[in-house]
Amino acid sequence: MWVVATAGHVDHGKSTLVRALTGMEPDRWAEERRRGMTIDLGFAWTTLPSGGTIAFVDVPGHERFVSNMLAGVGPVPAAMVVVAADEGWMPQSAEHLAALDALGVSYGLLVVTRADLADPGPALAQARAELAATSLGSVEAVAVSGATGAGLPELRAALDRLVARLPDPARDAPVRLWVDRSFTIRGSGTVVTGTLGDGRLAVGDQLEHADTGEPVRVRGLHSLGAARERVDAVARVAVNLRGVSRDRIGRGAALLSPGRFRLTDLLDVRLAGDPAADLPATLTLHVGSAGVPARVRPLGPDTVRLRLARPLPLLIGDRALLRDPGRHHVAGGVTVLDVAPPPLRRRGAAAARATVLAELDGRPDLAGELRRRSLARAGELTRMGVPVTVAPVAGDWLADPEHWRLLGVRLTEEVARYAREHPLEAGAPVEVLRRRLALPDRALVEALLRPPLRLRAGRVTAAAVDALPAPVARAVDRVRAEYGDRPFQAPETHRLADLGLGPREIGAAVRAGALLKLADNVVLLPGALDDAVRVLARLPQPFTLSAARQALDTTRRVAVPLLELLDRRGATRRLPDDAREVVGPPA
Ligand SMILES: Nc1nc2c(ncn2[C@@H]2O[C@H](COP(=O)(O)OP(=O)(O)O)[C@@H](O)[C@H]2O)c(=O)[nH]1
Ligand SMILES: [Mg+2]
Repeated sequence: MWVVATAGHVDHGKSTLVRALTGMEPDRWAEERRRGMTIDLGFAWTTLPSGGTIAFVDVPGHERFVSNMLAGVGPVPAAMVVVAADEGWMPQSAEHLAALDALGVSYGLLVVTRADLADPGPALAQARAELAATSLGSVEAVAVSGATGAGLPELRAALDRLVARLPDPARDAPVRLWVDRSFTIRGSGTVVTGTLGDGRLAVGDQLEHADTGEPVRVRGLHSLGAARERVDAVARVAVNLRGVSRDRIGRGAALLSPGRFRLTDLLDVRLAGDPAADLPATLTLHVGSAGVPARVRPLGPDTVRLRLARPLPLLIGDRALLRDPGRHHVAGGVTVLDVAPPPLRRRGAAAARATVLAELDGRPDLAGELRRRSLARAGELTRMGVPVTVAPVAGDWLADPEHWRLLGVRLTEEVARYAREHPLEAGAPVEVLRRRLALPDRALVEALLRPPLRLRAGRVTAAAVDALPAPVARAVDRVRAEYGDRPFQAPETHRLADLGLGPREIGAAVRAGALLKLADNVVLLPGALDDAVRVLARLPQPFTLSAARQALDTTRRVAVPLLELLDRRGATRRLPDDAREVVGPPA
């Protein structure tokens, strides 16, 4: 199915044309029929000569109902611009065309109707020139009469050629269904309708109500007047919803694939064309079927920040339009550049932001987003409309490569600094490093570790040997060779002296994480704490000092300070009777 919206001045024959093409009545309301005027959106469909189905969203042409018109064309990427032969180009011909242009609609047809009343030539020539200057460009044009039926076969053939050119929808894309109508059906409850531009819907699907985030269940689906189990884009759909009452979901609301969109009330956009220097401070932003008041803050020559009266599920690259409802004119089309822009607090921040925005064009740019954000979650970027094509550095975190490299350098510095500040500790706790580097997740600290940095029991140490003066490194190597298989035997003081490990050397080795100091002249190899906890955990709990000493196969000289250190690290707990129990790994 293809969906095409009408556009054009009031009384130019749009609804008559839709009626003639489809045999259906697009003006649904009694009031519309009584007044002979479209007020709200109308929907009708027919089969084209090719066999394909085309659905029309028929819009009102009267200037009072432009916001209804925008709700209809917002989600529809193709338009049939209708101009009456006997009246020619009129104000809402221009306003509707400006709206299509602002939204970037590039597929369309020009239909000059009421051709039985006047020579269609002049209207056609003028309309064609007007369209040529917009996103529609040069389009096929057909002269018809809704009254006599002349030209309708040619129009049907032209519509076939138009829909054949329309891009295929992304059927695997998440659903963002902008609601254009909602009503209640006795016995079924709330029904909403909309144009499904991408994705697919099935009975039983769970969706999210964009305004409230609440889950809603698809209870039934209709398309083209018939019940369906499943509807693929592009389609007009009526969705019967479970879990939401009609008064809480009206035009301008959206139904979303859960978790796939980001609601935002703050966005940076580029204005199309030559924006007026004196934009009003408040305009209405029309996107999808929504029209939301927006505070406008100019940033660059053609970029502004919008603060919306209510958040919308927007993506980078979305097209929208700003309109001054009081003055009946389209202030301009906008392209969404950023849906999660940084706050502008410091002096000069707005100017700096304008410089950044000058480089953006609304095409999702993963490398650029990472450069600007340094770190971002993959899910967060996809929700902004940026496809993620690089591997995360940790969890679902993505990093700008240069930023990541610098973080690695800073991590090494912070580990060294911590070691200087806390010479008795076996490395810097991961949580401390996370805070010092202002990282949002400990997993990032761990992912940054490169030799000689390494993680032991929640602490980061710089692996010894490289960082140490050669004689000290050699001495540590000897200790490792001699005591590596006896992790709880500490070299005797005279042995340390023989190896050249005096207090200064031991301090350096401890700072480098090559030795673990329990007390003056009592050192073990790093890792002894973890190993000790593993051994002690196998003892019947609680255990005595002597049981620990035996299990660790060591002396009181080592066991006493070792257990005290484990107590301080929260790995063991000393009970009132001096027995201990293992609580967890050392911090
Ligand atoms: N003679 C003639 N009248 C038409 C034609 N198309 C529409 N009309 C009449 O023009 C008036 C407005 O038509 P309508 O379809 O409601 O215009 P819309 O406001 O653009 O939807 C109605 O009275 C129609 O009967 C046409 O091709 N020929
Ligand atoms: Mg009408």
